[in-house]
Amino acid sequence: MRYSLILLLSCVPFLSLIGGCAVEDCEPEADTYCDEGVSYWVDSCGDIGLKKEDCLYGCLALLDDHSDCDPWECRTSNECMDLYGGDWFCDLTVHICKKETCAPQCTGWCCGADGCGGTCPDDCPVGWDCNMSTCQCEDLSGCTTHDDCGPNDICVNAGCEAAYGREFWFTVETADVSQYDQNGAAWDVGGGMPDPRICFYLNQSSVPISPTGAEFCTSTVDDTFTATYNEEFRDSIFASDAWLVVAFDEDLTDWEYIEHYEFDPISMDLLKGGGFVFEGDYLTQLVVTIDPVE
Ligand SMILES: [Ca+2]
Ligand SMILES: [Ca+2]
Repeated sequence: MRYSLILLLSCVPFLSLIGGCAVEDCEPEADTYCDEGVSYWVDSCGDIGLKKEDCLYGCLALLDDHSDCDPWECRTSNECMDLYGGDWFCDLTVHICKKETCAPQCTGWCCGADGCGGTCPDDCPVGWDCNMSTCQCEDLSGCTTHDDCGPNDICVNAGCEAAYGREFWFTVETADVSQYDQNGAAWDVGGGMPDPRICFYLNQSSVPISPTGAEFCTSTVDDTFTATYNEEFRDSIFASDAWLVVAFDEDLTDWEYIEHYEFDPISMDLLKGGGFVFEGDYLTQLVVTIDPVE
């Protein structure tokens, strides 16, 4: 009897260790566990039990606070700051915490500050270079002729530029004058030869009768049908300007009209062609080159 009693007394704690007593100590449904979109009950002893529910939006098992069928890591940026630090925010499109990243402001720029403490990358196309003073991509590599550029551009120093609005050199090379004037008579009294001068005007309402008001005039070459000048001037050419070129015969007291030619405006064809050769009835030939000022 003594032994059996001892056995019985010692058996109670022993049984409790291996049987019902241990089960009763674990509190069921103490926690949840999430795995592949399903949450399970977990008892206080850490054992995974029955399925609690299917998580419609999945669940974030990595985050203890939201392991129970909560698809959202965050609802406000404050939650993310608490979790990770001050430079985190809640991306409300996916409800996930993300680290603040500065968006570089580099659209249209190939150098210079990007607004985020860095510099904008040189992402100019192949064959283009980044102009470090303007931070604009420029086709510095390419053109050798004006035709290499776009319809409104010309080639200057191997780069394409807008033609209108910039300066050009006008060079008057030669002018040829007919033997007789509009009346079939000699240009000067006594059968004298003309003394031609070429003048350039801007935006005239009528053909000028003298060099007054001209942008530029050549010198006068005395007594010749074939004047050679090789005289140049520089001026800006705009698409909105009309140019008038007038040839005069310089007489003793006034200017005798020979012939004129109008450009309204000086065309892109002419600029790309580098000038013009005018051939008229009395100004039988006028050769003018027009080249961009570099
Ligand atoms: Ca005359
Ligand atoms: Ca003369």
